Amino acid sequence: MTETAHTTIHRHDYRPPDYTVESIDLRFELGKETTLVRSRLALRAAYDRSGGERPLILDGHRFVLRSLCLDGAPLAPEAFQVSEETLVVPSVPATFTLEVETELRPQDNTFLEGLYRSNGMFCTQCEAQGFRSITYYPDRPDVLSIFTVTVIADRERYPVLLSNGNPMDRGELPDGRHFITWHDPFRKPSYLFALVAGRLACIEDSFTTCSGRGVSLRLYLQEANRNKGEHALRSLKKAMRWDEETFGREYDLDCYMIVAVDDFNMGAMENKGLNIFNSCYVLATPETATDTDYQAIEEVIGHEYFHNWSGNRVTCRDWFQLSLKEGLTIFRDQEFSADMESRGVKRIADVRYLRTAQFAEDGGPLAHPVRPESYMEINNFYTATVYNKGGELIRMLRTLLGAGRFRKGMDLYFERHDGHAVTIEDFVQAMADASNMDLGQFRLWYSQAGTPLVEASSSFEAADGVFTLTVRQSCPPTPGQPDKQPFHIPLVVGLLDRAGRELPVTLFGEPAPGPTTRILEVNRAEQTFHFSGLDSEPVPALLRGFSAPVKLDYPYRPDDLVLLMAHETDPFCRWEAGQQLAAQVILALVADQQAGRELKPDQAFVAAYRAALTSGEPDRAFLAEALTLPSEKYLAELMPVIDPGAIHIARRFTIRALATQLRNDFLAVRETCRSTRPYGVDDGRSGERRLANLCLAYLMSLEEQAITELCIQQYRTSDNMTDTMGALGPLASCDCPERSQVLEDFYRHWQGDRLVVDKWFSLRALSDLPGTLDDARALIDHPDFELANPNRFRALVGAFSQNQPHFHAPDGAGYRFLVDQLLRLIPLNPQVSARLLAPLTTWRRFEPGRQALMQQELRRIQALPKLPRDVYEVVEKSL
Ligand code: B3K
Ligand code: ZN
Repeated sequence: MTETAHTTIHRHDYRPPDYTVESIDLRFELGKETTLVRSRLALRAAYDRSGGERPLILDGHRFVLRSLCLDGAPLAPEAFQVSEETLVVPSVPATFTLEVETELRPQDNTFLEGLYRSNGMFCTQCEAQGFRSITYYPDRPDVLSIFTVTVIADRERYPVLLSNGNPMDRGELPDGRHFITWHDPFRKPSYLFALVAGRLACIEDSFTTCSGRGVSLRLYLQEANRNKGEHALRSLKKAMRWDEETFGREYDLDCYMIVAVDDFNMGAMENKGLNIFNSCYVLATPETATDTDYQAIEEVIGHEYFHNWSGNRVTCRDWFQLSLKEGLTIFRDQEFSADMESRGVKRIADVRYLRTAQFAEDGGPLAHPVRPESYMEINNFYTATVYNKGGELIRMLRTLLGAGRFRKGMDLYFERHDGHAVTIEDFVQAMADASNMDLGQFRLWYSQAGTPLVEASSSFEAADGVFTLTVRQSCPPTPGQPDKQPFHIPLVVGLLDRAGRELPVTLFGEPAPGPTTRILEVNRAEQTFHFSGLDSEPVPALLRGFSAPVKLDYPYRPDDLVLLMAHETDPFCRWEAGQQLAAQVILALVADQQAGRELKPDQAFVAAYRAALTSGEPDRAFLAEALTLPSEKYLAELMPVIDPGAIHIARRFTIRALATQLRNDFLAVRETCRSTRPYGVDDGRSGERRLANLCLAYLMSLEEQAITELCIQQYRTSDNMTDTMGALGPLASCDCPERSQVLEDFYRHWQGDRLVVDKWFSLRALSDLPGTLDDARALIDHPDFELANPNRFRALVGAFSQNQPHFHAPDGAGYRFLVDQLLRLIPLNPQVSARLLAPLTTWRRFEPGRQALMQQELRRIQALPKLPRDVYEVVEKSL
């Protein structure tokens, strides 16, 4: 089969492996030009051979096969067949050893999958199917084996040699080389294998587990970054303690290693005992990283650590089960961050992401269930649906079961399946068994794609004090799924009176007043709930905590929303009320533009925002969230036909209207949030900084010289990246003479720091100013632009594709720019290219003009000869 003959893999075709690997011994000789890999597999037939012999089929590609021996004897050329992607040995004994020697060129591996080089070091990325580019192997997650790995390299250039588990042996070799042998006592699939070699600094710490075992923690990074790893290590220790306290999960090896690399396709990788991280999720100092960066590091460090149980100890049977580990681990990292920060603010951030990224996916041509039915390239399924919607499903289970029974279910799941490769069904079954609940209908969440729409309406019978809530659910068709069955939806609700007081939620017929918050189990297409004991018509607070990943439609009046904004107890609902109000106002301005009407500020809306701004809300981060208008992308989600230009103008108009009328309030609140004390990472002031910078951003929309000076002053005096970016963000969109000086100054100062230079590229690519596309084009030729470095490519081209007005320029120039750059990236890195295509795949959501331009660009890619599978799948499915 050639790389262009793309086949579809179906979940229903799953068959257990014919051969399992009892153990694997790997020996890597890392050379300057070529790397030699010797693999010795102890294999065993896992099927009943009385029914006939089955061939041994191993996965492998992109290397040179040097030799092949079975039970010590070289295999004759006619005894095996090599194809583009496999090695087939038609006849093998029931148990045997296979020795394979392969030759690789990691320095030429720009795919960043398998073994590759980054910044003078060797490293690996094997999930999902990278191991097969190292050697022939049954490269599937249900083949678990014991790995022993010897790494040999030049001692001078590669003093640090790492693999999974514990070091067993080390020594010197002729020609200035040395070796270290690692042994991992835990059986694992090949996707969790890792190797690192380089000249790296190491910062160390230790952790004592709940049962008193000492674990050595080691973080490896470039010598120049030695001072930037402290936060990551601190986060790791927090995560280890949290998983013990929250889920009773203890770490299991003697050491835990994290390595930071500059060239990485994704965020990080949970390889057993040896996590490999994109350096952007490790390195931080107050001068180089923002508060948001610090939080993201804590979250990703936690995420990879939590995988040790949800992913590594219990792994996936096949890749259709990816959400088994990713959804669960996302849920775990979200809960970890919620416990470390402000729970409400964390929930809001997670919902924001879900509603932009995942809802768009669900509404587009690549929509797929949390457990997909088929794929061409599994790397295309590391999606917001599998991860974040998958996380929401776990959260709904906890809501439905209650915290206690949910924890029992988790314990049962780990107890039953430790050391095995299992399915999502096994997980749900453990939850059902631990709770005695019927989760039959709940399982549909895993198999049906699309975002359910929940339409609620209400009526009030004043005479008997009964409030009736009618709930209808539906789900739009998605590719391959024209009709959907009703979902099992936990709808968490509360009731407020007109003074904003919380009322008991009493179901009709209940003898005593109910609790103030209640889980309604919605499981039919239409349902009615009656609440009694009410003196007057209440305002319902619906979907508290965003209790289900649905679109909720309830005909709130603006004054209901204002009431909820001021009084609702649930932070998500309180925030959501403001978002809905803002969305109503902004979308009305979009309609005004389309109808050629003059735009006017909405005074009731300004008043509601003034009330929030001056409310003295103690959670400053929450207030910042509440005052942030819905993003252009989210507003687009709410429109039947997206008009990106009109959305941008309407949103800018609203920002400016608020700034004009609340100018002094913004200035005053900013003042109360500023501090003369030096920055501290854990100084508890990140909420203040966020609010102060939001106020500044509003004020900068006024284009007033005095404000611009304030902003430049903040840039010049800032002792931390949060405030520096807080000033630079608005300046990058400000048409003032100082803009270019300040950006130039920033670049010169940080030229040597890759992660900060990434920020600089993004600032320019995200600017509102008219010349942004030309600027982005010019930056492609900047000496610091690196096509093959995913972070840099994303910082410029990826960021530009998120710049709604410029990317969606009516003449298609933004689309053309993206595709011009992707045409260069595709041969180097198909995986990253396929991901960055996403903004073009939603073309159906736009008016005919843009539709045609977007399709035209997709066709330019489609026309490429030998399209890699990753890109092929995205283009074919979206056209
Ligand atoms: N499991 C990895 C992702 C691997 C991506 C492969 N294309 C990171 C994570 O989710 O923790
Ligand atoms: Zn993960």
